[in-house]
Amino acid sequence: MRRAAAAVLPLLTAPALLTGCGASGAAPVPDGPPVDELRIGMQEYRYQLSAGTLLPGAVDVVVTNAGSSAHDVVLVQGGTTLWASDLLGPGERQTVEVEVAPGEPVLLECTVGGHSAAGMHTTLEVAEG
Ligand SMILES: [Cu+2]
Repeated sequence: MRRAAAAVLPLLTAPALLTGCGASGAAPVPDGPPVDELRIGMQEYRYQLSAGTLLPGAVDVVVTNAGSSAHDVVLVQGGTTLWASDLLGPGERQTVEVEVAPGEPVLLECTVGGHSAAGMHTTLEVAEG
């Protein structure tokens, strides 16, 4: 299982590096109050988020593929995968309720080859409990 552990590390370090150097290429994350309902739009090659900060606890997530090729999204918090969506084709949608811990960012990434590197990754903040 060494491979799995190695794969998680870049997820944890990349957002910090991006923030430090101005996040060029990353999709803008909306300002605003923490929410318990999040909509994620997927396009080539970025996530469009309805909010940038989540409330801790149960969060309803709706993921819609608004692009023209297949995408997915994996939500990781503190090295733990909260949810991995199905691979969604254009126009497809999936909903889920995830349990979010307070105060720790949630990382989003597309697992389709090359998509994360092309920009399909971002970070959600989570409010303190
Ligand atoms: Cu993708």
